[in-house]
Amino acid sequence: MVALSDKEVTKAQHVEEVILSHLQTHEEIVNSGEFAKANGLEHDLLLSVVQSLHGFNYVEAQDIKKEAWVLTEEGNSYATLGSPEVQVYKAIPLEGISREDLQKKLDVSVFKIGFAKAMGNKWLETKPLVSRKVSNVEDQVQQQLVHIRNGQDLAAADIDALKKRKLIIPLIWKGYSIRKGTSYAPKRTKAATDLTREVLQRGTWKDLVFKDYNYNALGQPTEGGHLHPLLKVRAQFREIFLEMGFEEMPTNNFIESSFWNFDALFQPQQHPARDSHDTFFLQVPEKAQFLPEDYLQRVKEIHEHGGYGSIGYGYNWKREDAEKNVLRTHTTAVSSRMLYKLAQDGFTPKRYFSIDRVFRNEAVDRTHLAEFHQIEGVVCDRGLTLGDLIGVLNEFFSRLGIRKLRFKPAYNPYTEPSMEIFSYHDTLKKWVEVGNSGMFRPEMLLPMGLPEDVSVIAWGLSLERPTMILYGIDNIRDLFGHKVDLKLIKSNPICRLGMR
Ligand code: FB9
Repeated sequence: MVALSDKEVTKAQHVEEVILSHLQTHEEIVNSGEFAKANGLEHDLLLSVVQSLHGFNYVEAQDIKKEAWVLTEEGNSYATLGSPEVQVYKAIPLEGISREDLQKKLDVSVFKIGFAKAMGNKWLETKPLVSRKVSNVEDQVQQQLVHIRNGQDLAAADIDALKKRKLIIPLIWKGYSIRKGTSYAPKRTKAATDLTREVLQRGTWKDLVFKDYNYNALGQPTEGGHLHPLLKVRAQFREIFLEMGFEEMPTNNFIESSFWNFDALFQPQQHPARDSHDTFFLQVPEKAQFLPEDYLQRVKEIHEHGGYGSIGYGYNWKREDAEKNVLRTHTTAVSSRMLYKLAQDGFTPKRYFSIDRVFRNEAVDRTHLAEFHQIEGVVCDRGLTLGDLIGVLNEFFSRLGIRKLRFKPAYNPYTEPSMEIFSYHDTLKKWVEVGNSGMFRPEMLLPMGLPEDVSVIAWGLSLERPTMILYGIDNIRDLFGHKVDLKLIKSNPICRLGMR
């Protein structure tokens, strides 16, 4: 509701008084348009005043609509200057004129339209010169346009013809017929909207007119913070892990050394994922400052010559590659740090989880961005088997409402055996890949100093995929990134994991 300037307020009050005093002596104002004209009032202002008086039942207002025709700019010029065909006709001297000379006498569009129309009306000869075929013509079009301009009616056929020539356009005229309302008064008394201490003390409330309560009025929109759907689903995953006795790993470092992101995970230095096509390498700070020397030597050894029954990769391992800083490509880099720390602190069985951003230099498409949130679960204990992994996966996914799981052998450099996890999605009517998993290789765990009989099972999935499915979002760019429409953040349905 735009605030009216003081001048407008006084004008509105004047219009109000004219209406209310008129109704004091008249049953009805039949047509607000004519009433405005008769009283020299602006009809638009009168309409908004009537709406407000209607709101307080001072008046009863009935809509009246009338369709009127108005001239377009072109129509207006013809009403003034004559129709183009008549302008052309009049420009032709009795002795005739060449087309070129005639064209020079008139405005381009008038000549183009007028000449065609005049020819159509068989008013002209064109050979040898352009000359008049009829002795005189009557400018019906101009007359019709003037009629319209003066608000007079025309035959429907003429209206149609002018409409086709885009010389007139319809204008819906809206007005009111106005009668006294249930709380009519010759003068408006400002309705009180508040029962203040003053009017109570002075007892003046008795003669006040109170504005009706508008019980449907929406309260002030409470602008508050809004959780991004991803964070809502993150919270639910976090809840599930905590309920399953897992503790959260610290993931507050997007920058990681290649050592913890790759080498500690027994991922060879020539592995394709380690080149800039897949990984974001940092220029500043390019190199990691600190790496645990003794452990690093054991990692070098396992990569180059193996050990603990493994033959290793048999290539010469370069320290400088391990020192290169990257944007972590998976939160498994955090798991490797935590497992090394667990070995340093003295092993005890542990359940860890992490949910945070990872970065991959991948082509962006409907389901992939250069960054996503990885969810990872890790269980370390003595004598864990693949069966334990399948068991914990069934438990974990059942809490997501995902019951039917299937496992497909897969390969990761840091787990053996590895399995892709699939679940049958009833609504999508297909098997959906819901994650990846495996048992961390001894070549990863033993150099850390973890006891021989300790095995570590782990699995990972993304946060974006379940969130897209839960919120029915088809393109990841609508969920995450600079193209997200804030409306999605401000108003999105409650989607609970596990609700099927
Ligand atoms: O999230 C994925 N799919 C998924 C998960 C849940 C879900 O829930 C629905 C509500 C019902 C639906 C879908 N995926 C993993 C599978 C695919 O989307 C895959 O195409 C894309 N993957 C990402 C990586 O893309 C390059 C998802 C991401 C992923 C993949 C693997 C891991 C983590 C994330 C891992 C791991 C891992 C393995 C072993 C040990 C430790 C970690």
